Amino acid sequence: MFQGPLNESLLKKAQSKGLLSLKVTNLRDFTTDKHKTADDTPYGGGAGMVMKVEPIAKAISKVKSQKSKVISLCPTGKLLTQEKIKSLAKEEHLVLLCGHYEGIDERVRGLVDEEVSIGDYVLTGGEIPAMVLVDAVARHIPGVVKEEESVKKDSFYEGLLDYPSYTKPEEFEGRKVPEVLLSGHHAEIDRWRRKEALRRTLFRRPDLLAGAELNAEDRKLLQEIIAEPE
Ligand code: 58G
Repeated sequence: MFQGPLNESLLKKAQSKGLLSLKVTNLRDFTTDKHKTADDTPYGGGAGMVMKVEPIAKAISKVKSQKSKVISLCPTGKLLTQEKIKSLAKEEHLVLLCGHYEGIDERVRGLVDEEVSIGDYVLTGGEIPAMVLVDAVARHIPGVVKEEESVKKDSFYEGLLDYPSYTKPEEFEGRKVPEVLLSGHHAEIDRWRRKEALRRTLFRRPDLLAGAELNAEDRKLLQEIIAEPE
């Protein structure tokens, strides 16, 4: 599952430049029976299979060191935020545990440092969440994204949604690029972008405004937006 997403484009380049290194470990290699059983039926009965603790313990012991942070991807974890991603980018070594089936033996929790969820939905395994985490974290490693400014200015960076972007042509099916962006007035362009970022956030993600760092100018822009007709 990992070979495609981790070895294409930006992540591929980052690895060949030595900016990060990604290794995949198969839990089945740490099983002892001939069928390589990594799961079993739940004690107390019930539907579904549960991942066994021993193969996970052995695999974690093999790959982790003093400087590792062990993270399990599961729907019961703490929500992965941009803040969390930035702090994970500063870690030396991450070990990402991807569960499968209906869950993992509760005693695995004692082997992990943190539990992380990418959102309030259940997937068939933790692999895709692990790849989401790797991709998001990699962007914050210096040198991975060519234009580091773009990482800084991204949506969420200052707690707001991104402003709208336009490129050529100037008019598409009667829809014109906002005049101000063609004006060359940098101060006005900055003001317009900030206002549109605030507008989007206000209408699409009002929950984010509470946590955003808003200055006096931002408050003025928000007042203008609210006062606009329609
Ligand atoms: C408890 C329950 C522990 C992550 C289920 C482990 C993983 C969604 C996310 C599991 C995931 C997410 C079962 C399959 C975790 C396993 C895995 N689903 N939202 N599924 O980040």
